[in-house]
Amino acid sequence: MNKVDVKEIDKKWQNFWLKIKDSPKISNKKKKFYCLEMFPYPSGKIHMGHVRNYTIGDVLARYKSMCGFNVLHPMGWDSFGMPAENAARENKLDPKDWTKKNIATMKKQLQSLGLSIDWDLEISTCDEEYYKHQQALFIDMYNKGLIIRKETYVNWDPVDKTVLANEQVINGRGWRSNAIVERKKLSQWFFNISKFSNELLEDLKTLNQWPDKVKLMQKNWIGKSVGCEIDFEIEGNQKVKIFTTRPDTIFGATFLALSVDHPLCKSFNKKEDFLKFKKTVSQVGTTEEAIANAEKVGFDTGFKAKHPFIKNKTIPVYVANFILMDYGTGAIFGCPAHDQRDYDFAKKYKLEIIQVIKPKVGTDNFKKHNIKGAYDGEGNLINSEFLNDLNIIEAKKRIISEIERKKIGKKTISFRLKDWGISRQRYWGCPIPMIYLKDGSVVPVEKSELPIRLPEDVDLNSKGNPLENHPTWKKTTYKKTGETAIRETDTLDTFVDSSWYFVRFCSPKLDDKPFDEKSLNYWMPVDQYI
Ligand code: ANZ
Repeated sequence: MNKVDVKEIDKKWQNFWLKIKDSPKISNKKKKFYCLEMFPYPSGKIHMGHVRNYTIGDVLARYKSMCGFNVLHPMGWDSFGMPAENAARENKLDPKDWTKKNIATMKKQLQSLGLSIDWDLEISTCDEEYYKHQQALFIDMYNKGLIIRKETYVNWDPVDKTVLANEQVINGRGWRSNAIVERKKLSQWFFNISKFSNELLEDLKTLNQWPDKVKLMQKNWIGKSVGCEIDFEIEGNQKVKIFTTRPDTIFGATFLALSVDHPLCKSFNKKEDFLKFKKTVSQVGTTEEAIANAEKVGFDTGFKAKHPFIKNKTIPVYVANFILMDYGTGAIFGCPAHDQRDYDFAKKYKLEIIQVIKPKVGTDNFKKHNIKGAYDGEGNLINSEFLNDLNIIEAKKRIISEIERKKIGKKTISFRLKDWGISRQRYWGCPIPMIYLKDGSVVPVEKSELPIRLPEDVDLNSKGNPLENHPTWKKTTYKKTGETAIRETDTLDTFVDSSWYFVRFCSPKLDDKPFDEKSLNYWMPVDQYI
C-alpha cells in the first residue's frame, strides 16, 4: 500500500472547504450544518477513543461542506475538574499550568490528525472569558428563583473533610482515606429542576425521534407516582403525614415508619439508644440503592398511632432505616402482607401481618402469592370492611374519596426527580459568585465585579476545601453597602460548565454577553451531536 500523506490530503480538503465555506451563494441559501462533538477533558494526551469519535464528526462536517452547507465544527476543552487538582497535588504543580500544558499537547495532536475543526472557535471552560459569563448566568438564574440554596444530606469523609460522590464510597468507607463515611447535613446550591418534573415528563412525548428505551429511562428517572397523603394521629395530639401509592391496603397497615431525619425524631435526640441507632443508619450512605440493600432495622419510638379506619386500633410507630426523608413525606404506613420491605421489617420485629389482597384462585398471581413473602400482584380486597371485593383500582378510588371526605388527607403526586446539586467543595472549578453578609443573608456579587477569579497561591495539601482554608480570598466587601462579607467557597460542578458550551460556540468571542441572538438563531439547534 502506498504511504498516505495525511497533511497533503488535508491541505486539499482545507482549501476546498475554505473556498465553499464563505461563499455567498451558499449562505444565501441558509443551508447550515452545526456539527458538535462532546468536548474533551484535557487529561494529558489524545487517546483512541477521541480519534474514533472525532473522525465521525470530521467525515460528516466535510461531507456537508462538500454538499454546499455552511458548517460549524468547533472544538473546546472541558478544563475544570478534580483530576487537575489531584495531579497538581501529587506533583506539586499548579492546576492551571497542568491543564494548559495538556491542552497544548492535545490540540497539537488533534491538529496533526488533520481534523476539519475550526480552531478559531476554540473555547476552554477554565478561561475567565468563558466562566465570567457562567457566573453572570448564575446570578440571573438565582434572581429568577431557578437556583436555590438548601440543606441536604451528603456522604461526608471525616478524615479528608470533603463530600464524596456515591461512587467514591466503597463499602461504607471513603475511597481515599478509608474512613467510615458519615451522612452529614450541608447547605448547598441547586438548580431547581424538580419544579419542572411534570413538564419534563409531558414533553418526552414530543421527542418523536428518540429511541423508546431512552425515553423510558427518562420517564423512570423522573418517576411520577400517584398516591395520597394520610394524616395519622399520634398520642399527645401529634400528627404524622405519610405518603402512599397503595392506600387500598390501609386495612393491612400494622405500623408506621419514619425516616431518622423526620421532624418527630428531634424529640429523641437526647436518647442514647436513638443516637446509637442513628449513627448506624448514617453509615449506610445516601443512595436509594444502598438504603434498599441494607438490612432493615428500626427503632421503636414507643408511640402508638390511631388507625384512621379501624375503631380503637392502634399501631406502633418506628423509625426505620429504609425510609428516605427526601421522598414523599419521609413517613409511611407499613403493610407487611403486600410490601417486601415492610414484610422483612415485620418479621424481624414480630409485627402483625394482615392480608388484604386476595389473588384469583388458579391464576399465576395465585401461585406467586403462595411463595413466602409479600404479595404485590393483582387481586381483590379482603379484610377491609367497605373495600371488600373491590379490585385494587376501584379500592384506591374509593379509599381516596373517603380520606378526602374525612379531611385526613388528599390525592397527591410525588416525583423521584431531585434538584441538581451543583456545589463542590473543590478548588479547581468556577467560583460561585455569591457572598454571605453579617446578618446571615446571601446575595449575588455585583455583575461589574465579574469574573470572580480563583486565588493562585493555594495550599492544595490542606484538608478540606482549599478556598475555605485560604487566608484572605474569602474576605470581601459587599459593593452596595460597603459592609464586610464572606465569599462562597464552593465551586461549581463541572457539569455546569459543559451544559451550555454548545451555545457559546455560536459566538465564542463575544465579550459582553454569553451568546448573541443572531448567531444562535442561525446555528442552533445542533444538527449532529456526537
Ligand atoms: C403503603 C404501602 C403498601 C406501600 C403496600 C407499598 C405497598 P413508589 O411507587 O416508588 O412511589 N414510601 C413512601 N415514601 C417513602 C419514603 N420516603 N421512603 C421509603 N419508602 C417510601 O413507592 C411508593 C411507596 O413507597 C409508598 O406506598 C410507601 O409504601 C413507600 F402494599 O405505602 B407504600
